[in-house]
Amino acid sequence: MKITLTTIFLILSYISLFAQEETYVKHLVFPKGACIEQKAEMAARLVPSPAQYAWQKLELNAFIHFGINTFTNREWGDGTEDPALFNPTDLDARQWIRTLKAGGFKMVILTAKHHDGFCLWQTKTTRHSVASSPWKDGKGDVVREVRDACEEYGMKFGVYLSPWDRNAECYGDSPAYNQFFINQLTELLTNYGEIDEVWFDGACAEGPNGKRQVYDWDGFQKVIRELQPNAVTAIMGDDVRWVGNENGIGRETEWSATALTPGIYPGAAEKNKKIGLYDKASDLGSRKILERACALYWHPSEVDVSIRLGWFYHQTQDDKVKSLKHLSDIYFKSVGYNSSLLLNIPPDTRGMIHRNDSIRLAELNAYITKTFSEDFVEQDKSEKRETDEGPIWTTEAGGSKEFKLAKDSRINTVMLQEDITRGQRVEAFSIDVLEDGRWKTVAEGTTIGYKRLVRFPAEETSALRVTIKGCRLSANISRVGAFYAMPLADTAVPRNWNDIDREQWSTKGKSFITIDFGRLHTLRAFTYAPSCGKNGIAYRYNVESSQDGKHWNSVIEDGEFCNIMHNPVPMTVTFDRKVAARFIRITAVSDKGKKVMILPEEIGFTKAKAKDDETLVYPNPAGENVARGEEHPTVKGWKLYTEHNFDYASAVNGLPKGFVEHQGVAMSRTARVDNRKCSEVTKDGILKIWSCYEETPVDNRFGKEVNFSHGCYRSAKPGSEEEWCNFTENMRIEVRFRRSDTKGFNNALWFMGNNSRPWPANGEIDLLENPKKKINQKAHFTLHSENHYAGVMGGKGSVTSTINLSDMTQWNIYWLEWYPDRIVGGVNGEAYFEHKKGADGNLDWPWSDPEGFFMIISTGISDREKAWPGKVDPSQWDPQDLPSMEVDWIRVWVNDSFSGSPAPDAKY
Ligand code: FUL
Repeated sequence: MKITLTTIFLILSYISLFAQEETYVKHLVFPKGACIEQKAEMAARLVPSPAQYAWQKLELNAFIHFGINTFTNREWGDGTEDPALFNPTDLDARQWIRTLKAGGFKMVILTAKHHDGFCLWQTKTTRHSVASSPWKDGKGDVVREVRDACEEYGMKFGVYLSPWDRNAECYGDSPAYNQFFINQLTELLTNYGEIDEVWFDGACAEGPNGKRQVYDWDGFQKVIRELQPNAVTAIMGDDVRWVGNENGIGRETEWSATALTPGIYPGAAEKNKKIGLYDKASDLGSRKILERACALYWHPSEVDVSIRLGWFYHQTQDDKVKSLKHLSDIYFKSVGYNSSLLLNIPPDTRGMIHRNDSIRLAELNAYITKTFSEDFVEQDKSEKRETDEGPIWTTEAGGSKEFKLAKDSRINTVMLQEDITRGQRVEAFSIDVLEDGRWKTVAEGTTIGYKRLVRFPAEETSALRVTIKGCRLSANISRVGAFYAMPLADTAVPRNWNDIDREQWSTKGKSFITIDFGRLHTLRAFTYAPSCGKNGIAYRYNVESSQDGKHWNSVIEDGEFCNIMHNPVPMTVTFDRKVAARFIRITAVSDKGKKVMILPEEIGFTKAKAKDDETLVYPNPAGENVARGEEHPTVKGWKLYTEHNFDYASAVNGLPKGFVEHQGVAMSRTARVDNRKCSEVTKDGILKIWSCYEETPVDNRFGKEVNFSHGCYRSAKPGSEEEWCNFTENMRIEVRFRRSDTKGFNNALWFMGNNSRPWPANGEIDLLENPKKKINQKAHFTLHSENHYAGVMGGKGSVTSTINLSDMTQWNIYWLEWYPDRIVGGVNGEAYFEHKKGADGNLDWPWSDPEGFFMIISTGISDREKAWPGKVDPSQWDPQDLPSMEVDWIRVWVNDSFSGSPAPDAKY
């Protein structure tokens, strides 16, 4: 054997190192020219700092994302949010910590400030904080409440403080912002007792034209070390490393001794690039990496993942809490892969952990506790030793040890632990079980580290053998355990984020997507589920809608999929209004500003849901799912002719298309009709019209001064540019309507003939009005005609028929069926009047007006006690909620005898 000088040097240095039991805490630099053996031996002596070791033993920590995003329903805020939005109704930090304690968590990390810059504590650095919110009159302090609750329940506490701040004015003015950040940090680390982990997020997506902030990482570290010497610093820190994804999946080969220079160190990016390493690389510390490395860091991994799809609470995800199977897999792939698990549980807008999450946490804890409470390895049970008590077994590479198992052991999980206070050393291992007197290998692996959970198909066996096939120096095994983890079925609710069958779509576009659904749909939200293929991931986007493929409305301008690059889960974006569209166009760019073509399979749409008692008429809530020409889902014989959805985007200056202001002296006796002042189409697609009191009387346009204004519409005339629908026989007209209970306020839905003969010569059909001196919960129907302007059914009076309703302030569907020989009307599923041609001697056929009828939606006002419906009393009105009536939609159906013009475009 040829002994070279280098070999002698190596042997000597090996002996001297070993003799001195020398360790390197947290960081070591390889001597220049060191060979791989020498490097591996040094690597074996790299150990965690006491703070890192204490942290590692926690294993299971909870993240709490809570802040302004909770109230805006977003994942990333842009910093322009009004602090007034922050208003949890029942914030109960003790409930959070109690729930997390019961879930087995050891530490809680709270987002004291997320990227939007909104601070959850009483800070002197900015007004963008809880102090400017209505919550507890601006005197609340979430950080304090969480801290106190942690104290009470014996939970460790950490803070997340986002360096990226989209609100701070000084952001981008590097020295000024660094000082601002240090001030924030100082407040948090001084006023809230012991802080165990400080989490600085690495995210920043300012984009090409954004502000560029050069952070003073070194300065931040100094503040932490000085104020909280026992705290570990995570992500943009050097104690705890981001695992590299937000899916909850660690590496099978996970070295805590890594060659990756922590991102906060000067020149980190260049150094890492030089040796081909980056934070998501699958191997950060094997011999192959050591060969290229100049230095090593004890920098263990933390797996951060949310129990829901998003980091913040979104009501729509209440039924999408990860399943027990999914969470237990995450546990095995984090804690069981030499990492710690940081599981996020976002409190809701009440400021409470939602029941669905707490139930799941309790299940997870029960599952983990049950699985690991019965260790089938015999000596472990009798010894009852803690992992810190040193190794139970020290071995060179190649060494094996057998472990006797309890009688009738059925196992599918082995737990291995190294005594990492002596370094992480195992590079390869295998596990055998005894089967019919022979050893059978059931699992093989690479690293162990602080903890490795190895799963394999269940085995009934009496003994287990662990072999350390490769290691650096000698391996120090502190624990070998054998368990049975009950297999779990996945109960996750399948993700359904597309209501419109893709088969019916046609799409086109090379650099952006245009979808044609083939018919009109009313949409509430869309979902983007990046397939992460070569198309890239969309980050900023625009959504436009169209009903004819020619005229486009912007639905979302410059939207942002927030954190999608790191957490590419389906992102559901709710429109701020109902969108009636046949065509949708989406243009998108990546976070680097490159065009991204979204694919049809990556996108889905959620249709607007029919509301509450629509089921009274449509057992399978309906209309919005019915296309023009299709049968009524409940009432046989009618096909959809046209519908008015009061689409916010199509409204002009807030006024609905297809309708015009209805002025008339009768309408204006007490109030001036002023739709611009007293009506709007809301973002929810509802036509709202109301009344208001005028301090200074206004001209009613008919020469009289009046004290009120109100809204009043009629459908536009046939043949006019605004025409939407002309009402004639062989139609069924449905109106979804509600109103406030206000004395003196007569809400009405009615029809009048288009020819302009003086009233009542041209007829009138009142589908709904309130002709009583008191407001009641009755719908009234009246028919007027030239010779029968009294009622048709009840004889001579005005009111012809009424029906008791349970509550007219709730949505009800009022309808009229109009045949050549009769009219029938009703509310919801019930008809309550019918009038036949010729009955009661009424031979006028107002409804047979050859020019058809128009519809009127009016809020009449009465200022006389004796008139209907009593006298208004504006002093009783809530200025924030003036008396109003609302129409959600109008649907018109026709029967086979209908011979009118083809259905008008349902434009609105
Ligand atoms: C990311 C952030 O951008 C997310 O919003 C979240 O806070 C996650 C834990 O870290 O980088």
